[in-house]
Amino acid sequence: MGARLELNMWIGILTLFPEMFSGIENFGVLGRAVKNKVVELEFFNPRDFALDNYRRVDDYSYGGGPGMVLKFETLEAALKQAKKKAPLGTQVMLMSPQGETLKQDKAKGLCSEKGLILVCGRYEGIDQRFIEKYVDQEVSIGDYVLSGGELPAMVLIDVMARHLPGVLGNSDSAIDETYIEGLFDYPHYTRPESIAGMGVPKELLSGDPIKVARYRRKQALIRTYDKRPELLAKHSLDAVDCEILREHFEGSVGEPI
Ligand code: 21W
Repeated sequence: MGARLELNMWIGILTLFPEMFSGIENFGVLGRAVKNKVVELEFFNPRDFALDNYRRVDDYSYGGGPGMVLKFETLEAALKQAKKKAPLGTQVMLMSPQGETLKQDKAKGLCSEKGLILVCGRYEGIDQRFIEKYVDQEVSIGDYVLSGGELPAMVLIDVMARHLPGVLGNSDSAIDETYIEGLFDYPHYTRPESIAGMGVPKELLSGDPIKVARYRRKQALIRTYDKRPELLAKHSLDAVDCEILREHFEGSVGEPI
């Protein structure tokens, strides 16, 4: 319990829509992690720091054009409040289409931080001077256009949380996932044994753990090779992997591997 308390992570989130995060706060393994304070989420809404009668957080873009821009002052006030609560050395990350694309390794690296502040943009964007003054890193989740940084922040939190001790527990799935890292998953089957004439691979019914492990490894390697060969190229294959692949491709026509 003591060790877990040291390894938990505080995440401050600057957002106009904190309610969106109920989707990750209340459900599944991540919901449990939040409940157990393995992941602590704290929200800072720029709207709460808008002092004028209209509680304005956005304004027109200098130079004209469509779309509003999030104002510097209310973002700064929210950030200052977040920094008061944040652990020492907490980095400020802006969720942004121009950011470095999130990858598994990157998320894994970030989860050793004690704290993070995630800034979620809305409208056309945020005042560039806020980025220059306060933002340490910009993170994107991929090349498609969303309406704001909230979904990307939730994606980042989910990916990171899975690497925190006590989130997945010491279940088999956590251990297996490390082994299979960098490869696609093998196919899964559960009861009943026959569905519409479709059976279960005989290796999985054999009761022989070596056969089961070899079957699953083979499926993971082949699926990765078929769908994303570049992922397999990055992955270091051991002697058994090479043997499994050689066996599979023996006699088949195509590119040598
Ligand atoms: C998307 C705001 C596009 C502004 C050129 C000039 C955060 C995101 C976001 C958003 C624009 C992430 C345009 C993947 C995402 C995010 C909101 C620019 C059009 N082009 N990762 N004007 N995709 N998106 N508007 O959208 O804040 S991380």
